[in-house]
Parts: sequence; C-alpha cells; structure tokens
Amino acid sequence: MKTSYTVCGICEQACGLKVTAENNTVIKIEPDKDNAYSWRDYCIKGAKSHLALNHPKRITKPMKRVGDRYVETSYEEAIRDISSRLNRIIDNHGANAVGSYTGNPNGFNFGGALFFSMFLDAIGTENRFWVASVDQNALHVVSENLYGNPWVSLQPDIDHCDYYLLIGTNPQISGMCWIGYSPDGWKRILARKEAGAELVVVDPRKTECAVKASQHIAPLPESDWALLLAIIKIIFDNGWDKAPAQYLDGLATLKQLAQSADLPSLSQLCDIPQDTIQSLAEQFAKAPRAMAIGRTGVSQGRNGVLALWLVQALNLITNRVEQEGGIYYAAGILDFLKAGDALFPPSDAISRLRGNKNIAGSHSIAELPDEITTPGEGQIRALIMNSGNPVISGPDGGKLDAALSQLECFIVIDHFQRESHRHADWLIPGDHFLERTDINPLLQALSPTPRAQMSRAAVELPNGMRYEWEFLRDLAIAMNKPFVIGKKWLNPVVKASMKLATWTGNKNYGFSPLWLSRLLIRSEGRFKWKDIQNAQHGIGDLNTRPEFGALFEKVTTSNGKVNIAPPPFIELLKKRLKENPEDTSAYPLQLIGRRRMKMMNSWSVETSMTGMKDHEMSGDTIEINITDGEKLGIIDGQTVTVSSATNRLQAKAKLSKDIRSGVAVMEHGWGYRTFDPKTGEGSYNGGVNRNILVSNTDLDPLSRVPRLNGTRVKVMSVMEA
Ligand SMILES: Nc1nc2c(c(=O)[nH]1)N[C@H]1C(S)=C(S)[C@@H](COP(=O)(O)OP(=O)(O)OC[C@H]3O[C@@H](n4cnc5c(=O)[nH]c(N)nc54)[C@H](O)[C@@H]3O)O[C@H]1N2
Ligand SMILES: Nc1nc2c(c(=O)[nH]1)N[C@H]1C(S)=C(S)[C@@H](COP(=O)(O)OP(=O)(O)OC[C@H]3O[C@@H](n4cnc5c(=O)[nH]c(N)nc54)[C@H](O)[C@@H]3O)O[C@H]1N2
Ligand code: SF4
Ligand SMILES: [Mo]
Repeated sequence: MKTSYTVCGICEQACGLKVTAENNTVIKIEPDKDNAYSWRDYCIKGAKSHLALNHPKRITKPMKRVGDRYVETSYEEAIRDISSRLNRIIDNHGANAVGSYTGNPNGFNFGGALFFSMFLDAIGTENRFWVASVDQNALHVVSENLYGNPWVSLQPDIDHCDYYLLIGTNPQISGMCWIGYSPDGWKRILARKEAGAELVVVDPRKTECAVKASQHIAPLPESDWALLLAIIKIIFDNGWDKAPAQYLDGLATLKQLAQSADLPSLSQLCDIPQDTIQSLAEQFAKAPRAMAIGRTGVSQGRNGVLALWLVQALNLITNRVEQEGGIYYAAGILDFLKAGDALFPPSDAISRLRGNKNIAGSHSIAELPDEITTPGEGQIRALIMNSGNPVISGPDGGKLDAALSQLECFIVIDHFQRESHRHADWLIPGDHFLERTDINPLLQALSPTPRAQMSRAAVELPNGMRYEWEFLRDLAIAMNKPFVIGKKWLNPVVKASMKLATWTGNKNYGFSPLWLSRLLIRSEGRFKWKDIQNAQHGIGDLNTRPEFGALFEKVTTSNGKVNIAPPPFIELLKKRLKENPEDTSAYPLQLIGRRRMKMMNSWSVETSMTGMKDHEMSGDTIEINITDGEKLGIIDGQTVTVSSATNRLQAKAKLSKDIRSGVAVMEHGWGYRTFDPKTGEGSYNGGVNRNILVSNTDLDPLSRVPRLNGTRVKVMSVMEA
C-alpha cells in the first residue's frame, strides 16, 4: 500500500488529495484533510479520476492511423514519422503551416504546457489557437487595455467583504475559480452573508447560488453592460464615486459617457426596473467594503469585454481595488506577470484571413476552420491538438470537424480519442495528473494568499509511456529545432543543467519542468524549495491577511496609469448605445449554458459518471420559462426542435420557473463519441451537442469569443418543425 499526497489536476481548484495505491494501481482517492489550503472543494470528479488510468480506451502508446483503424507503435517510429512530416511541411510552406490548439487541461499540467509552448516557439509558428477564445479572452482584453498586461487577474478578498455583486458565475457548482482560485470561496461568502453581508447574484437563471443570495437580479443575456453602465451612471450622478484618481487615466471620459447615457433605455436593454438598478447602485457605492465579480456568464457573449470592463470600472470608481474586502493583485509563490512574460512572451501575430491581432498569444478558435480550408500562404496544413475537444466545446463543431478532415497531418495529444480527434493521423498519449511529480507555480501564483503544493505521482506511467513534455522535447530535437525558452538568457543555464545531470549521473539536475519550477520559485524567494519538498500537505493558510497595493505599481500602460476608458471600448459602447435592438422575430430566445458537478466541460463523463444510466445523465434537455413554453404551445417533456441561424437539433423541453423569460438553457459537452482507437468503435456519451447552434462568425468584436451564452434560437414542437 502506498499513500501519496498530491493535487487534483482537473480544475483550477487544485484540491489536495490523499491517494492510496496498491501494485501501481490507485484504489482510493480521498480529500487530503491536512491540506490547509484547498481540500474542501474536493468533488466526485477528483474522487473517481483514477478510473481514467486503466480505462480500456485510454491511449497509452503512440497510435498511427492505418486506414480507418489505429495501430500502436513505438515512440521512435512516431517521432521519426511526425518530425519528417512536419519538417517537410515547414520547409515547403513555412512555419505557420503548422497550427496548434491548446485545450483547458493543458493549463493544469505545468510540464505539458511549458514544453508545448517551447515546442511551438522552437518551430516558430504564429498559428496558435487556444481555449481562452471560448472562455476568458474578454478578461485578457480588459486587462491588457486597462493595466497594460493581458495576464492581470485580480483576486477577491473573500473574508472581509460586506457586499458581493456576482455577475455570470455559479460557484456552488463551478467553484470560486477563474484565472485564480479562492479555496472554499462560495462557503466563505455564505458565511459572510450569515454574518450580515449582502449577496447579490446577477444571472438569467435562478441558479444554485441565486437561491441562496439576498437578491437575485435576472437580466437578459449579454446585457450586463447596460445594467453596469446604469449603475455607474447613478453613482456618478449622485456623487457617490470615490475613485483613486491619482492612479487613473480616462476617468473624465468614462464619467461623461456614463452621465450622458439614458437610464430608461439602459433599464429596457437589460430588462431590469430602474428602481432596482437605483438601489443596487446606492447599496454598492455605500457598502463599507464591496466587490463586483464577473465571470464566464458574461465573458462568453457578444458583450463580454464591455461587461468585464464595466465590472472593473465599477470597482475602480468606488475604490474597491486594492482595498480590504475588494479585489487585488496577489503575488504568491511567484509574480505571475513576471513569470508569464518570461515563459510565454507577448506576440504580435495577426490572423491571416480575418486580420485579427492575437489575444494573450493566440487566435480565436472561431477562426481555425477557415485557416485550414482556405488556400494561400500561411494556410494551416498540419495541426497539433493538445488536451482539447473544440469540436464539442467550441462553436460550430460541424464546420471545425469538416476542416480537420482536410489536414495533411493531424496530431492529437490526449488520454482518449474523442469527437475532435476522429481525423487524427497520430494519437499521442497524455500523462495523467496522478502520474506526475511536479509543481505548477503558475497556477498556484493565482491564489489570493500565498500557497505552494507539490504533486506527487501516486502511480507510474504505463509501461514505456513518456510524459507529454518528454515527447515534445524529443520531437523538437528530432526536428532539429532550437529548443529555447521565451527569454534567451535561460539557454546557457539549460545547457549547463543538462551537462551537470550527465556528469553527476543525477537526473534531477537535468532540464525538466520540475527543474524549471525550482528555478522560478527560488528566484522569487518567497518559499524555500526544501520547505515545499518537505511539506506533504502543501504550504498555505486561508487565514493569511492579504497584502494590498501591488496592482498600481504593476501597471505597464504607456503612462503607468490604469486606463479606465480605453478608446476601443468607448467606441463599441457608443455603438451599442446607438444601435437598434437585435431582430428577435426569427429567433426569439437566447440560449445560455449551465455546468454540472460531475462533468468538466466535455469530459470526465467516463470517470465521474460511471454506473449512471443514460436517462440520469440527460444532456439533451432544453429548459425554458414556463410562460414562454405555454406561449409556444410546448409541454414539459416533449421533444422540440431548437434552431439557430447556424444549425438545428432536437432536445427534450423542460419548462421551468427558474429561467427568466426570453432565455433557454442547455448544458454543453454532450452528444459526442469516445472511440476505441484499436477497433474504431465509438460510443456516445449521451445527449446532444448544443454548441453546433453557435456561430463562429458572430463574435464579441473585441474578444472574438463566440456567443456560447446568448446565441439566438427558436424552439418549436417537433410536429411544427
Ligand atoms: N456552451 C458552452 N460551451 C463552452 C463553455 C460553456 O460554458 N458553455 N465553457 C467553455 C470553457 S470555460 C472551456 S474551458 C472550454 C473547454 O474546451 P476544451 O479544453 O477544448 O475541451 P474540453 O471539453 O475541456 O476537453 C478537454 C480534453 O482534454 C483531455 N485531457 C484531460 N486531461 C488531460 C491531460 O492531462 N493531458 C492531455 N493531453 N489531455 C487531457 C480530455 O480527455 C479532453 O479530450 O469549453 C468551453 N465551451
Ligand atoms: N463542475 C464543474 N466545475 C467547473 C467546470 C465544469 O465544467 N464543471 N468548468 C471549470 C471552468 S473551465 C471554468 S472556466 C469555470 C467557470 O466558472 P463560472 O464562470 O462560475 O461558470 P458557470 O458556473 O457556468 O456560471 C456562469 C453563469 O452565468 C450565467 N449566465 C449566462 N449568460 C449570462 C449573461 O449574459 N449574464 C449573466 N449575468 N449571467 C449569465 C449562467 O446562467 C451561469 O449560471 O468553472 C470551472 N469549474
Ligand atoms: S475536479 Fe473536484 S477534486 Fe478536482 S480540483 Fe476540481 S473541485 Fe477539486
Ligand atoms: Mo473554462
């Protein structure tokens, strides 16, 4: 029996786990209750995660496509074939002919993420796409414009707040995490509420969180900007603002614009009564300590940037930034901004066809299909898809699937072959967090208070399998590409470390993710490496008092001040204020999403839902408001057709009083196959893929995020359709 204390690698909450293994097989996963920092968010996804390890469909050897089947090969053969194919494409068509897509789980795998980024730097492609374009890009755009760096992410001071304004987030299910993680955050907010704090949840659905709030405000989807602008206007009109003007640029512009806006029109746009907005504004401005937080509910719509900007603006003008009970920049195990710039240097890459500048280093997944199918210089001919399932989790999956089938060379790195991978030429095994010994200093840097926790492998890799980072290292070497790291100065250090490992015969000295995290953590000096190594249960204390004030020193805009009124935001805001409301006649409802505890986006179904019956999973339901349903003549439980300008599907209707009128709700992540690559057999995970309804051209113009929340749809009974 072996007990390992490690960190769950499924979601940002990175819970401490106690893992028991016997004969290199995990038999039990429990929360590590001695882990002071994280374990309270432990959930069934972590508890059953080991079921992926020996899953019959898991990819444990490189697999090569032969006809419509895959055969297992050696790494040597995989690397020989892939390196020569990629080099041929690069030699003939340039580095940009090789594209990449990086999915969400890559962010929880420090070695995998770092070496993938270094590999892409080594081959020199600018055609990089990643999951942030269906998730957090709006925040990157806001941070870049306001603070000068797309990676600025402010953390909430959860325990000292008197007024919480939560917009587009449902932490009871999703956890208090988004480019940062507040351990046990939702329960800590509820404890503050018990002690008298006000809790306002803004969400078109009466969510698990909304029912526990003191107030639930249900605006129309994609209209939060109007609600926020109205609140800001009222605050300025009444002179309740107390912005730290010395740190801000553009305050007068914002004030002028907000004050000139028309309150009745704003109220109509978000469909929230004026007096409700009036009292929200007054309460927020007058609360001793307050915070407004906006998350994916707003970032995944056509006005994500506007909404997240106005969230920040509201916090700034009421002096809630770098203040107790507000939001603040937290440097923990390392300074994320410094480390991020060194490891993932900024890029000026412009997308070939739509001419968009990259956001935080990558283009929007919405642009990928055309980049593959449109001939010309820079056309993507080869793609490496690492830890992603964008045919399901991204917009207009059918279009992406068709494009993927046209690639000359398609390489997938994953645990399983899912729908997005069905055209792959090569399937390369992905390592599992239960097999890793490392530390993810980047993720842990995004903690409100300092924290450090090593992951320790509970089991070894399957026989002969390599870590993802080893595969990428070996591939770069075989391709004869310079394996450098963002900042050139690291090169000699890397070489010296590899020599030292050879001389001493001690592998630990060699260049590896662990080596690099040690270097980063040591250079920062907040934690001693030895202490981290010795701390089985991690280091971190929820009761640490936050340190405030760092943000304003970190601002890297041209004049060092926070730009509270960036011109592109002002321009879009003015446009939205003037434009006619969207035509709702053809598609009267707006589709939004919801998550469930047992699922991580489109995956983990194969582990956390084992033993469940199809009907218990029900990823085929569309929830609509009872009155809307009655008007449409739809009865509870009946099959309906849901159509958008992009596509149509069938789902089961559920009439609900918890959904506001004008809105429909469907979970994402359903309706796809996981294949057994050896036999080619693919079994459905149940339900339908609602993201086929989402257009890949109708985007937030600033973040290029599709309308995963907000797509216009029509729901009809099947007989009518
Ligand atoms: N409608 C709608 N769509 C959404 C969302 C929504 O709220 N509504 N949410 C969006 C959000 S927030 C996100 S983050 C995206 C996610 O979008 P993606 O990241 O593209 O897709 P996932 O569904 O998370 O699939 C992740 C894949 O990674 C694999 N994987 C897991 N662990 C590892 C590992 O350690 N190594 C390797 N190599 N592979 C691994 C899994 O097997 C799976 O195939 O979906 C987005 N899509
Ligand atoms: N169990 C579980 N946990 C997860 C995940 C998972 O898939 N499953 N995914 C993880 C990932 S990758 C992420 S990014 C985080 C996301 O974490 P959150 O950002 O908290 O995401 P959600 O829980 O989807 O909450 C979004 C809420 O926004 C609401 N909403 C939709 N449209 C609008 C709108 O226009 N305005 C407003 N105000 N609200 C709107 C939805 O009804 C929903 O309740 O969760 C993480 N945690
Ligand atoms: S999946 Fe569950 S156990 Fe794993 S980190 Fe997230 S909340 Fe914790
Ligand atoms: Mo996400």
